Amino acid sequence: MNFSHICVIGLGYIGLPTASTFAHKGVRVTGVDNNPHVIDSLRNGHVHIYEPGLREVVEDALTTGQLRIETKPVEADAFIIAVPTPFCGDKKADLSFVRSAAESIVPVLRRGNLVVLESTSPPLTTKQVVQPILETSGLKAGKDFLLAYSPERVLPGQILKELVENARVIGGIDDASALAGKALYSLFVKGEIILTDATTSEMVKLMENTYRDVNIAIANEFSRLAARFEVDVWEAVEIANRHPRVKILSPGPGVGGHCISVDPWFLVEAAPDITPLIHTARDVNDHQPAFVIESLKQLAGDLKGKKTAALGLAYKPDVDDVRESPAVEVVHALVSEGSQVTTYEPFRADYLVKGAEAAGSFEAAIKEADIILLLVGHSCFKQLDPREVAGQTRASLVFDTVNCVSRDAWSAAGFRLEKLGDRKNLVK
Ligand code: SAJ
Repeated sequence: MNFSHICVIGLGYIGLPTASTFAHKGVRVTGVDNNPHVIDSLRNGHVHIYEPGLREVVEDALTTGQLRIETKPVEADAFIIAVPTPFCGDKKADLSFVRSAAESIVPVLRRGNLVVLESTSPPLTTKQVVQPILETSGLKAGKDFLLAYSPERVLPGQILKELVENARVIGGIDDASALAGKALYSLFVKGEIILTDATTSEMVKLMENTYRDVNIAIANEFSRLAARFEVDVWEAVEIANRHPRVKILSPGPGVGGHCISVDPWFLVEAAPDITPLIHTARDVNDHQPAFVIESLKQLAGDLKGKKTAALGLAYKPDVDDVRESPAVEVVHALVSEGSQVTTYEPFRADYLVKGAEAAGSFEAAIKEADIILLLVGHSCFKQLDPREVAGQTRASLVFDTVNCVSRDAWSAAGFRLEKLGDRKNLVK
């Protein structure tokens, strides 16, 4: 199959890197989004999201004209749907963006086209939601056009590299669709391309993220056990991981982001009667911000009126994404406890959490604080010199929930340094 022009619908964390990577390989790409802010930014050459290296490739693709930005799909050889699948308050998948993306393709769908859904979706979405919508065009999937599901599996922070190097799964509604998908992604994917059916590839994606969620849940539960038995969880995990078949992940303030904290619910929703473990793991991880607060209260007593500098709001290190962030949950809980919270998120200095104040700089955040609370292991926090920090704050207690700073160095600088899940080294 020849793909000289493709249309990518949804220009977020996945669609934009995908569109610009195709453009970089010489394919003519139309990038489509319905958000006026996204359209305006890109048309003016600005990239609305932070991802290492992304700005350069997008700017290049826009300047050369290989990537054009539109509000609606246009005729093309292939369409890629990369829109969000958020979940509603009742933990059910909201497929409205997927539906409207599929509907927007209908008027421009032509015989011989390939449509690929990339958005993370509950099992059977490709066949039972997307296919019937596309067939309202009068064309039949498998006969007149090809249809596949190919999940994105890239790690935020390393998207451009992983897009190219990771193995790629492509599930077709039939063999011809899977093969067409392979021809499309072979344009830039260097990793292995594995072909299967559409529903298996939907499941694969959900299983990967659920597996990680369950494994982080057990690490978080270990942090609570360690605190109870006066063990240092970080030391215990490090020792356990010397076993050749054990690889415990890191505990922390919880699991956030738009993937791992959401995707397991798609399986629970699809089959609630047979997913108790997945459901429980979600509950364990969602409860972890409360464990941070309980632990902090044990160290600092009543938090009412205490000034806390909450460092980091992103859902994980070195990204600007605050969606479902456990750090934000911790700040909400601190505010409810009556603490006066000043936040500092280096990647989103203006991001406001209700009831808290956003400091424009690290120095402003810590100056008047009683407590310094490290919520995200951003590189800039790991590199802090505690001796310098000691001269910039009146705080003496530093609570590190992500094991990102050295106990020895911070103690030597005069701080009381405590870590989540460590009551072995508690300063008495
Ligand atoms: N986290 C821990 N402990 C750990 C690892 C992570 O608490 O040991 C927390 C992070 O701080 C964060 C959350 O889990 O809050 C998720 O972070 P992550 O780095 O594990 O994953 P994501 O959400 O950034 O990306 C995941 C990846 N999936 C897997 O590793 C199986 C990525 O490959 C997917 O493409 C992405 O989800 C997605 O888009 O689905």
